[in-house]
Amino acid sequence: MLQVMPSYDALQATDPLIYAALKGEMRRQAEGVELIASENYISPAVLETMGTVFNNKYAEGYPGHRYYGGQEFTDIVEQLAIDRAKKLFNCEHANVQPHAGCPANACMYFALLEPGDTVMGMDLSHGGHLSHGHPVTYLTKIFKFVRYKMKDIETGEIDYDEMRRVALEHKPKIILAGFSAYPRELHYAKMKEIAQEVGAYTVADMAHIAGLIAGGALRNPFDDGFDVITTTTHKTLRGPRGGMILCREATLGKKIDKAVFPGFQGGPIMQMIAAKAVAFGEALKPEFKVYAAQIIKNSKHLAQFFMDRGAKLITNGTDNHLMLIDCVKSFGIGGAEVETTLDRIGITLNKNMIPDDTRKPMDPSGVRLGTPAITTRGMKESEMEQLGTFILSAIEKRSDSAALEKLHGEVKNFCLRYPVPGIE
Ligand code: DSN
Repeated sequence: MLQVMPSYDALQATDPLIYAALKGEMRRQAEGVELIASENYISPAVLETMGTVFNNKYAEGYPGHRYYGGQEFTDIVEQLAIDRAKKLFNCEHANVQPHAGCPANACMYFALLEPGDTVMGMDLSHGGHLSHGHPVTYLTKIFKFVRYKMKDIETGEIDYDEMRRVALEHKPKIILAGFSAYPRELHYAKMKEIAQEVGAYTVADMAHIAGLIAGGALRNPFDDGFDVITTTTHKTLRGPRGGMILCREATLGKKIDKAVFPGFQGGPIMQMIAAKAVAFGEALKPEFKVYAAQIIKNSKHLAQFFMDRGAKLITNGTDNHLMLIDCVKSFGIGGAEVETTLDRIGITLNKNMIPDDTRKPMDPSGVRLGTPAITTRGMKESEMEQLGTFILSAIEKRSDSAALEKLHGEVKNFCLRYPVPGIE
């Protein structure tokens, strides 16, 4: 029987329907493979902290400057989260209150821009994120967005000459690095150079790679003079669901703090802030460096495994935790069919547009997969080969229900050898 810490006896007695769904989700996580590049498994300590009585407390304001009384313990946990975040990313200011990544980006825009100002961000179809100015977001009603793209999707190299040309033409106030589906490193120093030429702030949305930067496996944009970093805390950083904004220099801190509260948010979610502090404490430990390095080793190994067997990867490989497979070129089917086929054998990933995709978002040409979660379960290079074999077999036998059922059993047995933290 699957168990989780702490026990859920009270939940079971009070609400059997939610308890049953929780058990089902625990079983799904334990018996399946999580390859969604933005997901991870938090530690038992982070999980425990999220379910604490810090939930009961309103704490508008910041440590030492709150609008309500009774803050002696909320101040301790928020200050610890701030201090650990600053140490982890080597910067002078941290705001740990954003509820998630999109609010963190919205607060950052409101702190640094006036309505009508321009932001330059990565094109969504080349790996950027909705909150970097996709027309479907309300942000585009307030600010203008211009884009940069890859020059060559075979290598993933960004077109920095075009970026400079567009920057000189549109004079953005922010040049935004960051992505949710780009498998290569950005050249932060080049971006900083262009930003200095046009007088723009440099901001990195490192939601996907925060843990890789914290663990020293990827370059920290602050080392190239970036002004601000926004991030989520629950992806490679392996913390609770939430966001954070960091400033290299304390001078920008006041603007950011005012934009978060009272500018955009009300009461901070204190149990999540406490859990962020616990996660940041874990990320400061030496073993987190080993974890971050292994995520990338696993990702490169899995990418090579697929390419050796004829699959077409966007940019022909990866430098980080994720890869994008062109399913049409690799397997002659779209990403949605690959996603549903793999769901049938307990392997979870997501369909994804590829650069300049001619298909639709709900039936795109590619899939995105990543290694942060499976690395947390202790999987290494040899397990990547086993997973790659499961994936390719399922795609090949996708019309054969009996074969998929057999594979599902094999995936389940394989997974149970690698426990999910917090589930026994
Ligand atoms: N949903 C996240 C991702 O999967 O990349 C980004 O917001």
